[in-house]
Amino acid sequence: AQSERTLVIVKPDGYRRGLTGEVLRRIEAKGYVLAELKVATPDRERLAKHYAEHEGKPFYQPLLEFMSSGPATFAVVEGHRCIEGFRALAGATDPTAALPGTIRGDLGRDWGEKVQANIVHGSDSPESAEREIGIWFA
Ligand code: YYY
Ligand code: MG
Repeated sequence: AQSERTLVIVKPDGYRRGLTGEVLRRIEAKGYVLAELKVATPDRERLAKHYAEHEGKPFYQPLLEFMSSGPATFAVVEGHRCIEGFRALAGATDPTAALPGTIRGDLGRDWGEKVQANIVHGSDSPESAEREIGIWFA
């Protein structure tokens, strides 16, 4: 079977807290492969494309503000069913509700901000993955 790719971002909160290595460690321990890796501060233009599906939602502006607040780590991760597999590793969007054992459940919490600072992004479908990889690794 052909291998799948997903875009993972260690968001600025994860980067600031020094959790990049821990997140990458969990990805590798699961058996996935790091195909590409870089650190960069996300710009608003590409963030708007990346989060186009959320435009108009109450958390959209705070999300762009938060995501552009500092460096993040971008990774193209490879492996059969890695899209589903990484989202399982990441856990639920709300870090308070995310189950222990997941990245968000083990390492995240609610900080009382408008936006959920939940450490990681993972693409949600093969179409999203290719679209997002195209935005950040053009
Ligand atoms: O795919 P995932 O990151 O788990 O959640 P999305 O529903 O795609 O939302 C993207 C991003 O937006 C989420 O990671 C945090 C933020 N967010 C939020 O702050 N508050 C919400 N109610 C929903 C999403
Ligand atoms: Mg999403």
